[in-house]
Amino acid sequence: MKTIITYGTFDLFHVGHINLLKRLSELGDRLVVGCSTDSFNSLKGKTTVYPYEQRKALLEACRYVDNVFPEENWEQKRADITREKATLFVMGDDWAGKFDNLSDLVEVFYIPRTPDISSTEVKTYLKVRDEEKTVEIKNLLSRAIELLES
Ligand code: C2G
Repeated sequence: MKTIITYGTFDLFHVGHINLLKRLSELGDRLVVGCSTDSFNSLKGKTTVYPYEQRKALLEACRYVDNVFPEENWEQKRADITREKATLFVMGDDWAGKFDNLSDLVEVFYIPRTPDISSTEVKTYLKVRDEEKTVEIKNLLSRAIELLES
């Protein structure tokens, strides 16, 4: 039983996450995911739209994922690898090199991220679109007031 382990926040679950999880699932028999808890994300300086329970539920609903456990700190990876009997530790290459210290315990490697999609980009897109909509509504309102006053 070849187990792959990976970690992440997986906020606003998107195709970049799916591509990664699909590729990881093809590397072995079992894929386990450490999902960052809300408190660990504050430690990482990250705010999320979806709380941990929803991000966990989305991962558990993903056909490529066999088990999801909470990632609560930076130090737990060794214990997780041992508990899950993982033989591969894989992350997207935005983390390249950051976890090489685990290579005495498990094979560590990094795979290319999916370009042009990230939770941050989704949040930015929605913010810009909302701002554009607000301007449009303000313009329509001032136009309506002008017409009423004339
Ligand atoms: N990812 C990807 N392509 C994207 C976006 C993300 O391949 N377009 C990958 C990342 O490289 C990472 C995983 O999806 O391997 C999860 O990404 P995040 O949710 O952003 O994870 P992060 O907040 O970086 O947390 O201890 C490790 C941390 O918990 C990782």
